[in-house]
Amino acid sequence: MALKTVPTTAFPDQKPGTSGLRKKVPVFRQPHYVENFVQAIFDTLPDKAGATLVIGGDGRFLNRTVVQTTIKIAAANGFGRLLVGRGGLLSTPAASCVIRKSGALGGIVLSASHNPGGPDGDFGIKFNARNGGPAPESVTAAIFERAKGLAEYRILDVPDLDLDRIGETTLGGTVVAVIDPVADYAALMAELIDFDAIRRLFAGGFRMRFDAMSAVTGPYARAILEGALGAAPGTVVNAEPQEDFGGHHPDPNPVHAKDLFDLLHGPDAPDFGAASDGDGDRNMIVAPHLFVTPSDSLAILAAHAHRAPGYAAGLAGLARSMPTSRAADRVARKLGIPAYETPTGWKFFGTLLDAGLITLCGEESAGTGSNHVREKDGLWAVLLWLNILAATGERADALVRAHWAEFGRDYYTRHDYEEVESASAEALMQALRDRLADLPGQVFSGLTVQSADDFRYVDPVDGSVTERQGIRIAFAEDARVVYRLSGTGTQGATLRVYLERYDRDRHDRDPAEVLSPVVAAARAIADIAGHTGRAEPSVVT
Ligand code: VG1
Ligand code: CO
Repeated sequence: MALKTVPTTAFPDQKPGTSGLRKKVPVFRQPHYVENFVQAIFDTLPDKAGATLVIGGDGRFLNRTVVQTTIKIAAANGFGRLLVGRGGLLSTPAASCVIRKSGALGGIVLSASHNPGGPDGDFGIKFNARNGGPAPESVTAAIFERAKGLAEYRILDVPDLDLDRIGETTLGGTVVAVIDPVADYAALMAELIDFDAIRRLFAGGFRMRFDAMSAVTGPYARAILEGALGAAPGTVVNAEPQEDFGGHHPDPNPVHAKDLFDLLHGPDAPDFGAASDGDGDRNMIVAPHLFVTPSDSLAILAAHAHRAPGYAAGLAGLARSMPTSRAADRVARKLGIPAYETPTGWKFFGTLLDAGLITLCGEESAGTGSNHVREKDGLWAVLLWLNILAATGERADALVRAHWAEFGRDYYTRHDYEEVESASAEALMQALRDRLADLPGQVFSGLTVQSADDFRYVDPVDGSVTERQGIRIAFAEDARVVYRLSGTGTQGATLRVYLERYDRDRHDRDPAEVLSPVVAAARAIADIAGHTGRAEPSVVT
């Protein structure tokens, strides 16, 4: 077996962000770029000899090439067994599931999630640890340090493997097993969710549409919804994963999943609509004539989770990322369980889940999940919704309104200013930080600032501290603004402004109208136009 040690020059920019290393495809196509980063990951793993590694991705452009490269580097680094999704495919939650089930040392997950794919699109490489979750900050920092000093990598000089046939091959001392990417995941869903109840729901004429956005969830959704659960053929649309996601932006929100959104708001709306993103960890839920914000979806799932077999014993606790609305906290209070507030990014939920402190968690960015894996899980959220609808016999929109009637409504929106010049974005954040102490008591658009800080997180399990995770401003009128810079963008900076306002009693107002004073205050406080030159955000979700 031709084991080669290849001299290389380190790249200074291989710093993982919110969710792994994400860059434009041409960056990853530079000679040795992928090899260096993968070797840097392996160099941080002391106990890889003979260990199992899971490899797969969302099927975007470069996915197959990088899977082949990763296999050859992993074999050269002494892993004992590689589990590779057929076709190089594994959704992010399925990768997490397979890592946990197989007792692997970890996994390499290839994805740039909801970002566009194709030769000019984005690509990404993420390392997930033994618990199935994204590597914590201490590990990603070590990978970055290693990458900066890398001088060589090891690789097997062998032909590409056939990724499309299930079965095992041997590469030197390493067994490479091509596995069905859906089987383990589907089996886990059948344990957690009442499939019989959902089967009866569909048999009774319940209609839904699931938009897989030409991304990785298609095969999973088809197998489970149309296969195991008996939804009508054609329920899953855009079900074939494509390297460029059909030229679309595989981001499940009202802007990029507009067809689904419009269908659910039209005259022939089915009973339920859902979509997922490039790598299958996000979900969008649309009830007939009612978009469900991800923050509300988390709260509603938490309130009803006990109706599903996997959560019948109740929830240990809940967690949400800091910019996510406080709707979930209200449910936690009613259930008498703790609620945690974490920085943005799924890696921060890992310690809480591992320690058994929480059962469900979620983010405003269309991510919801539970202790069944260590990633957010789009299809799982959809199945839990279906389980709840089947168990209550309620329409989805009625369920949401009943929730608001009990808990009040957290009106919510997010404004993104994309591809802003990095220096201007940094300057905006710094200017905000400099003013934090002066803001309380000041009035903007009729709203009085009550508190202002830069979110600092102390992990309650391991005590690790993460600073500067977003500026949050609370108003006396039960409204809140959060500002932070994206950690997943690949061009310039993206400023995210999260806006919310709570109303106990009035639930049928137009969110844009309710939030307009909060928007005006947010723009004035940060002087967004002055710093960025933008009068309006590029995306509103
Ligand atoms: C975004 C979201 C964050 C999410 C992350 C990864 O990060 O805001 O909530 O965890 O993407 O999701 P940022 O740093 O750009 O705001 V995914 O579906 O891209 O793995
Ligand atoms: Co994703």
